Amino acid sequence: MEQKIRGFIPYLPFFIPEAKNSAELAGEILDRAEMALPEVKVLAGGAGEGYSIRSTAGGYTVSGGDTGVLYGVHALLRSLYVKEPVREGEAVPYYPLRMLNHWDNMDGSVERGYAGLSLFFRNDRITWNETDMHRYGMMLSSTGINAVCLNNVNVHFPADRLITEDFLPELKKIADILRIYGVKLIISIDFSMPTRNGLDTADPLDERVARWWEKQTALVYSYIPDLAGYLVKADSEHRAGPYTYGRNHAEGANMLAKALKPFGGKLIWRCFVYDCGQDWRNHEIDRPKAAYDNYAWLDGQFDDNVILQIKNGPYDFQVREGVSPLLFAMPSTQKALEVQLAQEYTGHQIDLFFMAPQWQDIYDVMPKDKVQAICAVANVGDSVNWAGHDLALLNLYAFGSLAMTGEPRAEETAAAGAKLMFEDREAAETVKDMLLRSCRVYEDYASPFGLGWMVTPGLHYGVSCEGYEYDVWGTYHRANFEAVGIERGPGGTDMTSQYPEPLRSLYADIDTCPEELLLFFHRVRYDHVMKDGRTLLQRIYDNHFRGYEGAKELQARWLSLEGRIAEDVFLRIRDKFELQVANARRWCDTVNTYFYRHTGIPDEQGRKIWD
Ligand code: GCV
Repeated sequence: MEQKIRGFIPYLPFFIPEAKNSAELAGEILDRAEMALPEVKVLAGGAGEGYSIRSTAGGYTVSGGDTGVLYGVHALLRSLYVKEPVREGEAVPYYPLRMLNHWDNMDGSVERGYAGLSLFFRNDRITWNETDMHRYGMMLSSTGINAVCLNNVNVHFPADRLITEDFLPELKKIADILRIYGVKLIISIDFSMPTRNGLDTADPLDERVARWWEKQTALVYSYIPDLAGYLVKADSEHRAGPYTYGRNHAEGANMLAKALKPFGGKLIWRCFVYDCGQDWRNHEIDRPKAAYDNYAWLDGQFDDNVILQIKNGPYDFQVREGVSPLLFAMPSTQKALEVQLAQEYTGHQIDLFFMAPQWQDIYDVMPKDKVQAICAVANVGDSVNWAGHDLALLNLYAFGSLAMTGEPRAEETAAAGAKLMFEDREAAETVKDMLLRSCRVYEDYASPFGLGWMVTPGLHYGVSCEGYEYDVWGTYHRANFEAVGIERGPGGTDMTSQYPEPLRSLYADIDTCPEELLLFFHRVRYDHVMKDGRTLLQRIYDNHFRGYEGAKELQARWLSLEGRIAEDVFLRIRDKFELQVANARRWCDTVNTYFYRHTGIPDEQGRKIWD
């Protein structure tokens, strides 16, 4: 098997540590680091995740809790490696729960995975490479992630049996490894599981069901005493849930939370609940309203170990959406923000898309204290560069930084990540700029003004203007000859009323709605005059041409790095850019000709569609 890249921990070789816990590991890392080091003293004690770094006469002291010193040592080594001033002082992770969700299936495939096969499963068994598992734990700890769910939220057989004796002995081995890195396991469970184990129902209010989960959960904790908890996708995309039994989601979640409570476990309950079979004739249903409608009224009814996990966008991880209004609601309920590192709608780890600027947009609207935990859908697999695209690995790094600080810090993480991956300073500077531009470039050619969904149905890579208009999983923009988009203001579905003021009024009025979200919130005529005097239609044309030019510029910048960076990395990314530029061209031509043919209004600049 090919040796994977070191990624954002260039200072450490791959190794299986002798250390038995995080504090010992912090010391071992210092011994094994492949760089000249001053004297570094580690003072560990207690279970905490906070740390402090102080300079001493001959070097540095890193002190803190057992996991804290591990984070501290990584932070110190990062600074020393890139030869930048060490940030002294105390640091405490902002979110206590910093999760990754893998969507890995036990056959080895990964739902929405663009980085090879699963790191944990193959042929319906738990299967892993020991060195890679340690390295993965090291990556997680270096960026501060402290909980990871290995199996898909769509729990397919036999993953529903991960909580049984069939798999727990093997799962325990992974838990034992990741614990050294300060990482706890989470397990995705299937709500209907009792019905395949002797019961005729999974009704959460049926005592027999509650007893079944209690017993099963006690078994799980006998193997993995520090399991962080269960993750549940219920009543979503054809999965069973409380609604199947006429119960609400607080009743369903609390039943499971009670089974976890004696062991200190959390019940992480996803709010991605909507009607995935919306009839195209039905204009009443509005998918982005669904999460709020399903949950907001239940505030205060969830047990204290329940965390509601809410996608950043109320649709589904589109390039640009309004921030989910549910994130602002439910003040008496614990909430986790869910973002997606796996580039399902953002280029499949073929097209470059650095996410921190997107998170910045979210956090500019949704202050960090609105949520108590954070989660990302993982983007890694068994590919040589972990993430399918060497630079996509920096999304994992940036997510860890967001989870630790509560701030997206786009510039800082792009710069730091690029320096860690590329020793050559000029190359690192170029990569930093490329990262920061990349998501705007992608947005220009793939998603005009928050419209979204013009992707190939099912696959979600590449353009299809009307794919989801005619798909059974319909998600509609209802473009015709004079206008496009769904009206979500008071004159339409009134989704904007789910937001608190001042956002409610801001979004409801077409004149105050931020332009980048115009087609998310409004149905707009093509001749609508935008702030700069151009029409909506002309802006759609212009953005798409600009996106295509942007993709070519990114490619040119990458090609300019030949000879400055390792050849294999250069070639891998060069190949990706060839695909990205072709993809951008196709998006540009397809979307522009689509709107041209609907309107009959040509591009003012007479540019050629279909090169
Ligand atoms: C894991 C979208 C994706 C699905 C995913 C689902 C979810 O619908 O296309 O692949 O399923 O979101 O987040 O549960």
